[in-house]
Amino acid sequence: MKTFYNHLHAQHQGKVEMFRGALVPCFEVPARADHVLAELQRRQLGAVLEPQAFDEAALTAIHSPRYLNFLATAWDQWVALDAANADKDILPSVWPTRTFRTDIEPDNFAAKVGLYSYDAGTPFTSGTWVAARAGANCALSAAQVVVAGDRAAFALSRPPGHHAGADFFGGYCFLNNAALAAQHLRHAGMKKVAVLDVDYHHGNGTQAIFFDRPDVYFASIHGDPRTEYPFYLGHADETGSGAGLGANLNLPLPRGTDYATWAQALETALAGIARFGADALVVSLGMDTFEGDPISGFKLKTDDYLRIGERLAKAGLPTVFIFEGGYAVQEVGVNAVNVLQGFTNP
Ligand code: OKP
Ligand code: ZN
Repeated sequence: MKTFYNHLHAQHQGKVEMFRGALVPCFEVPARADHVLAELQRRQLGAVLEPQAFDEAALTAIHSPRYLNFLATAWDQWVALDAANADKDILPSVWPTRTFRTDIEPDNFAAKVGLYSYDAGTPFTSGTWVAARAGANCALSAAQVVVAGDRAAFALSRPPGHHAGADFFGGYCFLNNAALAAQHLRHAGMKKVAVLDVDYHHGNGTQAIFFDRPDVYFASIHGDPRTEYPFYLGHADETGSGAGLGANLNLPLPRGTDYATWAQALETALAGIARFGADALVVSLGMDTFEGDPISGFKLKTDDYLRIGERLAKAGLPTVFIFEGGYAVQEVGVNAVNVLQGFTNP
């Protein structure tokens, strides 16, 4: 299985995120991807390649031009406010919730940041745009080789993507890599594409992007949003809207869920995907279901990830894996590569 990796991911290195009234060190760190890369190379699971560069049109297929323009210019706007800002990350502090207007982009920079974000845990740094674009190119390149006939491919990208919507960032995510890959598969002629999100956190961005579409099925297994981030989406009664009704499946599980219960949810998700009749699969591969994850609550063990990979292979679909969360930094490489190994070599 080919892996698409770009060292520019390390340019996205947030300093702090807001947690319980304090700024704490970021959990989403460059070392996460370094560990996955090292483990891939150690096990010789396939070539590690530089992604192709895709143009603006691949991004505007998912994200709004207004949002992309903001991401591309945010850092320069920030430093133009005050040269001393160059040493600080951008963190949002104000948001247009409910009755506020979102059709007018304010001139005030803090107000713009809030317009395009939804939490105070996602710092935007000097290298965020460069890294996010490189990550999107990895996802698109992985989709491209699957279009060209590879059974599967892996996008080893940072920052993650599944919380990013058409026009907002949050949850450590800026560009929705899984959605970009799914849309690329559709564009290249795959009639029906399924996105399976196995990150601990509900992929609210991916769900929102495809919620009204009948051609992209979204299935997610995640911590119950009543207690788990992102809190405001991911309930079982969200089944799609309009032409997309029936093409969204949420399987929330309580904190403390172990592999036996999680694997039943995986069966349910794969049954939904089979009934949908997908021609290709995109997996949002978050590794924060691991028992040692510092910000999550499931109890999966390192060997369980081999079983997950085996089971995904049995679904029999061309598959694009997209790296998402997983914050047990020392273990994330072994766990992620276990999925890929289980998939290729059961
Ligand atoms: C991103 B992905 C921890 C707060 C958690 C956001 C979690 C984002 C997870 N102090 N805040 O889905 O792995
Ligand atoms: Zn997560």
